[in-house]
Amino acid sequence: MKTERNVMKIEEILAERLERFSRNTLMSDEFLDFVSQNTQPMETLMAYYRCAIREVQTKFEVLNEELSVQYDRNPIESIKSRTKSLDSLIRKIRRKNLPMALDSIEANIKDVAGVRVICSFTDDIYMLAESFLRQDDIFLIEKKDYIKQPKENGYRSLHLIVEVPIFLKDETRRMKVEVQLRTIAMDFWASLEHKLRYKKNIPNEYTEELARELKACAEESARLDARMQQVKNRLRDYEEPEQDGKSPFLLPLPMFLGMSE
Ligand code: 0O2
Repeated sequence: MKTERNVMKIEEILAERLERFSRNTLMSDEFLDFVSQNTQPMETLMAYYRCAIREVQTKFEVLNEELSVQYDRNPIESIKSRTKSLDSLIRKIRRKNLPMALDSIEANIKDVAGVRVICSFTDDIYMLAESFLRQDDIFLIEKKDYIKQPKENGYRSLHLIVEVPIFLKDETRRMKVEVQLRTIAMDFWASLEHKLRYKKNIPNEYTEELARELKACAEESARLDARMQQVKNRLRDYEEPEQDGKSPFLLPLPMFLGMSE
């Protein structure tokens, strides 16, 4: 009993030291110098990332609009976007042992700009990814399919790292954006897991149990996704036939409005 308490005490001391160490490292002279010398260029770079996010987000909105007219349903439930927080960015620079420099960030950190596309069905994820990647101003850099090969903890999503051009006053720049495509169930799971990961006061003895429980939840929600997909596939058999497979966007207006054959 006493030994157990001593072990817990040591673990608490170590956790506190680790926290202090990482806080000190993040606020190191190197980092403070970097911030003071690069405030303006950093703001400019982040503005470029925000522009790239808009380009990508618009592309998915257009696809959703087109498909909603074509199939009378929206494949996309919602789109969220973010630029990486400074804190998370610096942690990643440290983890990857990269130099604290803007060109290094741009070249090596691929998820400074992130767009998350939430769908109801798994098939829609692959259909949207395919249409998006076919666009001739989208350049695929990397693809990670955590749906076909989930992470050990149960995390599922399709990740695409792409480059998209942004058109500035005097130049065109290709910016990297990470697109994460997931179902509502995958997103629900990932948000919960993300929240728990940053909770520091969970007693050690529960951590493993929680990880096991989360993994079981991930498997159950993957089964639910598969069943919902099957129901949707069966409903498709009763859908109205399409107009020769043509997008209504391409039909002449009277035909589009159902006024002529
Ligand atoms: P935040 O807060 O979203 O910025 P790489 O970039 O390839 O060198 P990395 O970062 O491991 O290596 O790439 P990966 O696996 O594609 O993960 C990038 C992002 O995916 C993460 O960003 C999360 O948003 C999400 N992600 C990946 N794995 C998990 C996971 O196990 N659980 C949850 N909830 N999300 C995950 P950040 O930087 O972790 O966070």
